[in-house]
Formats: sequence, structure tokens, C-alpha cells
Amino acid sequence: MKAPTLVEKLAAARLYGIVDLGYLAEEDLERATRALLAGGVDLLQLRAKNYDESSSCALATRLLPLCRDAGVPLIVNDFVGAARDSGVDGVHLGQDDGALSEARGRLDPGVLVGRSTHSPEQARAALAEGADYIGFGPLFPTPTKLGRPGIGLEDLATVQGTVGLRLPVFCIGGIKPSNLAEVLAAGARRVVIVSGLLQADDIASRTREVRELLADSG
Ligand code: TZP
Ligand code: MG
Repeated sequence: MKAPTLVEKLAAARLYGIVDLGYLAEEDLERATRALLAGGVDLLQLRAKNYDESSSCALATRLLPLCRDAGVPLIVNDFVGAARDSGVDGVHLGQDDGALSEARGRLDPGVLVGRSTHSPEQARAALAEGADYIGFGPLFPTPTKLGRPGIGLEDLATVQGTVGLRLPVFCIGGIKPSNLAEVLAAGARRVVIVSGLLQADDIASRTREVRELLADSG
């Protein structure tokens, strides 16, 4: 059987994991990456908030072979140049990280460009701007993104039922195995989980547990 393309992998993705150096020591990066991949994340992001572009690029270069072996797309947060120079599969940009068209112009064709969104308006704007996927949240307040209020679950079904028909919407922010059912019942189809996976004693089994909950939800 032919291997799925990047676009097909994105379209099928339900669980997006992040190796976040706010939670992991640099020397634990490969161990955590292997565990998330073994547990079955569909996409993986490198999030290295206190690192500059060239350090992020070096970290991405370390992780890329692991992700390639697993057939899981690797996405770099914040830095278009790091994504380009490391040859990963995508870049993830926040609201203040510049125009998506500018990012796309600096990347090879087909490289994914994702956008963080915090409201239905921003979700619609990201669609209009040509994002390949969006993050939508934080649904709940979270120590991973301090200072940002939770936006709650009220708008989720509308965003999933509109923007979500045109591009993948990954709900994010404070999602744990314990509240995943509530998030899915509110209309989420796909989720990003950071601390809920990385803070587990056994990251791979926590990831498997979440995968099963997602699969059970249809
Ligand atoms: N963007 C919106 S919420 C968030 C990001 C990066 C952090 C999500 O982390 P967690 O630990 O799953 O709440
Ligand atoms: Mg950013």
C-alpha cells in the first residue's frame, strides 16, 4: 500500500503532541519524542520558547530522523527559518508571528503552515489567510501558556462545524484524559495535549490511553 502523503496524514490526524522544553530538559528530548511517537501521536511539534532560531533548528534536526522513522510529521514552533533549514514538515505560528503568506513564501511547496487562534474570528481569519490547520484555544487556563484566559467550550462546535469543514481544527489548552470526553462532547474532533502527556510517569502509555479515548469517540 502506498504511504500516506503529508496532506493525508494531516487530514487524518486526531492527536497532536508537543515536545515542549518548558517541561523537558534538553537531554530528555529524544526520550520524550520516542515515547510520544510510540504512544501514537499523529503530529509532533517542537516548542522551544527560550531558544533562538538556530538552536531551534539544531533541536529539530535531532528530532527529524525519529519522526521520519515513525512516519510522523514534525512541525517547528515560531521560526520559519528553522523549519526551512532543518527540513521539517511544517511551521506553527502564533497571532504575532507574521503573515502566513510570508512564511509560505520562504518554505518549500507543501510544507505545512499552522496558526494559533483564540476566537472564532481568528479561526476564520486563519482559514482566509490560507492556514493548513489551526490550533483553537486555550480552552482551559493552562500553565503551559500562562497569562492567557481559557476561552471555554462555547464556540467550539461552531468553529468545528464551519472552519473545521475546510481545515483541521486542533483544540488545545488544559486538555487531559480526565476532561477529554467533555471536550469531545462539545464538538472537538482533534486535540493538542502538552502537559497532559509530558507530565505522565509513562508518556507512551498516557498517549496510548488518549488515543483510545479518541478512537472510542468515533
Ligand atoms: N497554545 C494555546 S494553549 C497552549 C498553547 C501552546 C498550551 C497547551 O498546553 P497544555 O499543557 O496541553 O495545556
Ligand atoms: Mg509563536
